[in-house]
Amino acid sequence: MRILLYNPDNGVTRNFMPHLWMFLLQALTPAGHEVLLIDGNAQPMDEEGIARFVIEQKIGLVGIGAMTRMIAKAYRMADAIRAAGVPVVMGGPHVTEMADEALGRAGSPRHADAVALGEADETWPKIVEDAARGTLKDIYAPVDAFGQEHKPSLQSYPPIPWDTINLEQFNIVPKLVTPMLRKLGEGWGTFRIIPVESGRGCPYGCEFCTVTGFFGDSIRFRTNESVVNELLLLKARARSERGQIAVFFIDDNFAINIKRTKSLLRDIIAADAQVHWVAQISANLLRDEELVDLIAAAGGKWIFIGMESIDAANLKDVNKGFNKPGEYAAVLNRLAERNVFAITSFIFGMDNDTLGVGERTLQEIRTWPPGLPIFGLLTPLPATPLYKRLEAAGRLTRPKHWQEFIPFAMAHTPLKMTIPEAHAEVKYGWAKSYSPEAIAKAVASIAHKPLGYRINILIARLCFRGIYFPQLGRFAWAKTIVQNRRTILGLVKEAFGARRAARSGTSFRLFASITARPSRGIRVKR
Ligand code: B12
Ligand code: SF4
Repeated sequence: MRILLYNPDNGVTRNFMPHLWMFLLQALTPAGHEVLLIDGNAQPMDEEGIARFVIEQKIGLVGIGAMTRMIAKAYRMADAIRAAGVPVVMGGPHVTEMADEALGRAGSPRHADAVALGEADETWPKIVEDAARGTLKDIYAPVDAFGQEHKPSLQSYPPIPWDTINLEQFNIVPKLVTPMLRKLGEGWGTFRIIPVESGRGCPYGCEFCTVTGFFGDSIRFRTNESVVNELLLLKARARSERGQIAVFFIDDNFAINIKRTKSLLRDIIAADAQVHWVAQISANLLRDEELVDLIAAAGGKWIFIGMESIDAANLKDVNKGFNKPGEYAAVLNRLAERNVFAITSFIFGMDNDTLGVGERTLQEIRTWPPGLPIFGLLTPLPATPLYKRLEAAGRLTRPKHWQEFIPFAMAHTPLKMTIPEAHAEVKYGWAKSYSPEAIAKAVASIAHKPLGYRINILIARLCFRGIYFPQLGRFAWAKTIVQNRRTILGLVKEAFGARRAARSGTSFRLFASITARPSRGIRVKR
């Protein structure tokens, strides 16, 4: 049977990274079936296009995965596929919580023939076999022989064949400049960000988060060996293509068990498996100096930190009191000293937020090393404790907000400001952080660091701008480049100057910090 795995586009950004679930389920598919992957962010498709595709390609089963924000599109695509006579199975965090909605049991039309609840690592092979026999059931739940919920152990994680998978749709380098960039340094002909998981689960239970409910509060890890082997495979592929690969460790809290994270990082270093990587780690865990040393030595470049708010009362309200705003600056400085920077995520529209929260937050951010601040709104995702609290209090203004998804729009009334005021605070945060002046300042603030770090900050800021300000087409990109021409030209000039100096004997490598091995100067215990 030919199977198509499809992830709908998010309607905001182009894909900078493939979705891991597709590659994982592909690797777990029983022998004898062929699996095709389409990520809507990389290969945009409409209902008509996908219906035509499944007929032309003789697809026998389509699997669709989606977060809440893409579910309306996922349902539309599923409807078109089913109308073309091909069965659809849906999985992922939204339908796990809203299975009745997907199966048409909630008074609305049916969108899926079957729903996979929760983690599907162990149910997927069964779904495929049932579909091949034409005996798909409505619901596949991860339960043991006694009907008890069973979370897959990650000890026997399947090797994902990154060396042979076609990753063409995920190359971020524009085709036009590929031949030129291939010749640069260690080669930039391709640049891909690849998702890798080293563990699942987070016990912290922040009120707005799906993770503790979905993956559970028991944490499971892959073996160090299997993670290291995956990195080595990716590294070899990048080298053979004269391209670059960076890894996004998608674990919700990569250092949730510090002892184990340190042991993984030591094994990565020992195996020379360093690639540049990003990981999500909560601020409280970054107090550990040795951990931060190891992060830098093992290739860590960007750490995503869910700071959420600079107001301790807000943090307490959402059960995230373990975040201490007073230590944010120290944490970020500790990282920056090792040339690791942070993506700092904030949520506005929390219950203790008042007018001016955007500016108050920016005042703090301006005292920190440059990073990538991002701003969102408190969003009641289905089945989270937040959703239940707001529903019970009658505060949901759009209880089924996913059915008419609007980016950056609240679905409940905040306590101390209006919905439009909260929206304006988010806009203010983005506009002030990603203006050409702010980008120039961020780059200038690390003028003492090698050129590569400044190029890194510049490119990252230009890309992150697109999360809020539409930057999908060539015209939008050209406009952004023109607006930031001074900063761009300044760095280009410096790069050419340095290149000339290198030719005349001074040792220097363009993109040193991006293409070269991660920091070697830090001493770490093995
Ligand atoms: C990586 C990631 C991202 C990436 C993008 C996705 C990508 N390209 O990988 C980035 C960083 C961009 C991102 C952004 C956002 N994310 Co995000 N993200 C994640 C994260 C950390 C990992 C996803 C992952 O790969 N997991 C590992 C895989 C193996 O798990 P999985 O996807 O759940 O798949 C398993 C099952 O669900 C199931 N399954 C999934 N799909 C399918 C399909 C079929 C057919 C079947 C059978 C089974 C199946 O089988 C898989 C194996 O068991 C998750 C949290 C988490 N740990 O999952 C949050 C998460 C998915 N994100 C979330 C959210 C809310 C967001 C944002 C909206 C945040 C924001 N406020 O801006 C944005 C929106 C992004 C956008 N514009 O589209 C929520 C989604 C909740 C929900 N109900 O939708 C999660 C769960 C985190 C949370 N805090 O609650 N995200
Ligand atoms: S620490 Fe992160 S992953 Fe864990 S519950 Fe809180 S928001 Fe979710």
